Amino acid sequence: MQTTGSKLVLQFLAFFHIFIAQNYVAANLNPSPIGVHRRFEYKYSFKPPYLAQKDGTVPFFEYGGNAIASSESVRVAPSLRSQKGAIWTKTQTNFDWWEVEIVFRVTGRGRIGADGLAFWYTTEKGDYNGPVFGSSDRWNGLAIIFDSFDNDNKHNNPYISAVLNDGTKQYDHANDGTTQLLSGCLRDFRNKPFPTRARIEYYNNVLTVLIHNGMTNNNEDYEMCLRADNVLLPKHGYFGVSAATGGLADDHDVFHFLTTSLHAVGQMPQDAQKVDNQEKLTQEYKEYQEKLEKQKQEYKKEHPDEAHKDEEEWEEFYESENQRELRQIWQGQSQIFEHLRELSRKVDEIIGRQENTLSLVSRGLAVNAGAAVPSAPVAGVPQQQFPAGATITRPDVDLLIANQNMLLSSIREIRQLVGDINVRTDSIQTNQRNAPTAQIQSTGYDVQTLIAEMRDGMNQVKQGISHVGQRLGASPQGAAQVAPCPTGNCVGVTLFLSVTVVQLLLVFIYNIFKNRSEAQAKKFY
Ligand SMILES: [Ca+2]
Ligand SMILES: [Ca+2]
Repeated sequence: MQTTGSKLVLQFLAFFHIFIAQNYVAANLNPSPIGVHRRFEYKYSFKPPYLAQKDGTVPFFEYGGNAIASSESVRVAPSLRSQKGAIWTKTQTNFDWWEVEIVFRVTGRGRIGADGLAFWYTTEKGDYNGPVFGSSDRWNGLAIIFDSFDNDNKHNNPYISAVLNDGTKQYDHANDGTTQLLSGCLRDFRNKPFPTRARIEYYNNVLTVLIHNGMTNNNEDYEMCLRADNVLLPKHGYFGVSAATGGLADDHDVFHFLTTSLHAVGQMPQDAQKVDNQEKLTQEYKEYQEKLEKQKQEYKKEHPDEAHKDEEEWEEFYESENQRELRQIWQGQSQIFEHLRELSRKVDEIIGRQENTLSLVSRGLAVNAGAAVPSAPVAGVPQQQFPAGATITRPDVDLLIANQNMLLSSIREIRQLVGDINVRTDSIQTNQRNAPTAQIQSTGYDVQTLIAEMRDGMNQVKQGISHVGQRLGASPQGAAQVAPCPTGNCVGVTLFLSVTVVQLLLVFIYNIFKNRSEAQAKKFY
């Protein structure tokens, strides 16, 4: 029994705890803290339609830098490089506690955007093109920073942070302010189907930031981003929104800036009177709207063309959500188309170059082939090599011409030589024809027969001598037998031999002389 009782107590405690927790969350997410009077502060608010008047001014606000206000939104910084802009309330707040709801969009074609958007509550209005998301550094008050770009490369952006400053600190851009922030949360607020919303509440020194991620159109889908106690902000301040782009760029559009002052029960100043005033003002506003509409209609009737034109102009200037989406799609597609066209142009260029190279190569080969054949017989001329893609230069042409000229002169010389040889052959032939064939033949014949005769003669002489020698050798026995030579008529051996030699010499000399004279005679033909 004891255990069952304690179980029940535990269960009750658990349920009670859950109930308390739920209530706590509800209280935190509830736009109006329990027991708080809320009042819409139109002098610190803007919203469509007629956000900006026709002259471009936003009632009760001042904007500058690259900010542009239209009837539907304030483009605090457009999606161009290095843009800065801001919008500030004209007057300081005259209430202690407040809640500001900002409905905004940060959109860009890039996967990463820059730099971000900031909400300000400061004692002084900031710059319109300052260093901290478009506003001034060393601010005195609160900044809620929607930081798109990850400067410290810790992969923790887009990040939402609350940074307090007493007018002395310089914002730590390099670390995305992480060294200075009061609190923060990681939320991707870029490129959402619906506008993102932030509800910044400052009540009894408690700062709460709720974020609507823009995934739905439900007004109540807020999530807690941060909550900080004991936050002491300056008593009075200016509200502002600023934004900046860098190398990357997003459109930073604010649609609603709605300020509500929060008052504890019984502290609402001049409640009844205010309510009366509000009713009166609402009535006046309605009357004014009706009057304006009436006047518009009248104007249209009076100037149908101009009115039409005017409407068209405004139509051109603004666009619906669908139109914008279509425009973005169209822009993306035209960019793709542009890239494709660029690619095809480059491909064409490459094909052109290739064809050019091919024709050059083939021409080079042809020139090579033409030059190689005739240059072969001309020694020492190297064949021209044309590498692929090379062009034929002037020196190459000159070299070719020189080669050909050399070739021509060589051929001319050869022809001359051949002609000479022809002439000589002709003259020899004529000479042979004119000369008496017998004589020519006789020359050779004569010498040969003469030599033969001389050889015979010499042989006979030798035989005679040897015969004489034999006889002389046999003389001791046969001297008596040989008839003694008659003294007067006998010739001596020595005399006989020397006469013979002289005779032979004379014949030889005569022959040489005869040959020479014949050869000289031939030259004259
Ligand atoms: Ca940053
Ligand atoms: Ca970061």
